[in-house]
Amino acid sequence: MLKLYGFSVSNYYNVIKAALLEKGLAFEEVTVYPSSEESLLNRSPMGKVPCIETPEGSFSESQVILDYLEEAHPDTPLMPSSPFQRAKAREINRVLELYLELQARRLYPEAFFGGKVSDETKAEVKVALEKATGALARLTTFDPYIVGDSFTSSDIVAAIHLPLARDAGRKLLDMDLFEQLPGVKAYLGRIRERPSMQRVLADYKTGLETFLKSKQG
Ligand SMILES: N[C@@H](CCC(=O)N[C@@H](CS)C(=O)NCC(=O)O)C(=O)O
Repeated sequence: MLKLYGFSVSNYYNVIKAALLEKGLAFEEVTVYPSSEESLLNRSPMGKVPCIETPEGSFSESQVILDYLEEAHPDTPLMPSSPFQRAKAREINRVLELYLELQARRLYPEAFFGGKVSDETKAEVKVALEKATGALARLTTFDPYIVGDSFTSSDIVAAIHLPLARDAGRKLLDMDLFEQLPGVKAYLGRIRERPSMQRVLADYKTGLETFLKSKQG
């Protein structure tokens, strides 16, 4: 059976968990936090989560895991069927991760975990988020899905990363990313109603309490 390593507050972990649920694959969740422990580095050499254990071995990086799941378990596809639409899905995923989430992540210590982020960082992130949101607005109208006419793993990536990035921007930058993205609110409502997302969001809620306690204690 597949084993998914990570914790339910991690957005990248939750992308994979939702994909596994959407694909109807059996998997076991193993709670692990990012670290430099040998046992984690053996599975995830950068010490990040998520990572996954398959019958042939373990590996990390959420996009790589999504590709593996798609190739190893092509039933219930989570990628568009045409090569062009698949390229568009990957392009959107890159923008969501590299240019939007990785920038918004620089705000998370203060936005969510009681830490402090410098004014310089905030100013840099604001510029970067404006650019990434503008790119997204050119790539999709969110109608009805983020790419093509069926649900894909890009919808999972968007439905998990976008609300976090928006929250961080609203809290620290006095900026609402969604103002540049017409249709995104209704779209996220639809995607987050899916049973896979409902389960991930419920586990996130309970996991957050435990995680915050562990940070304090
Ligand atoms: N590129 C990685 C990013 C994963 C990631 O940043 N995970 C966070 C938890 S949400 C983490 O492990 N952070 C610890 C670290 O960056 O050292 C992926 O797509 O899986």
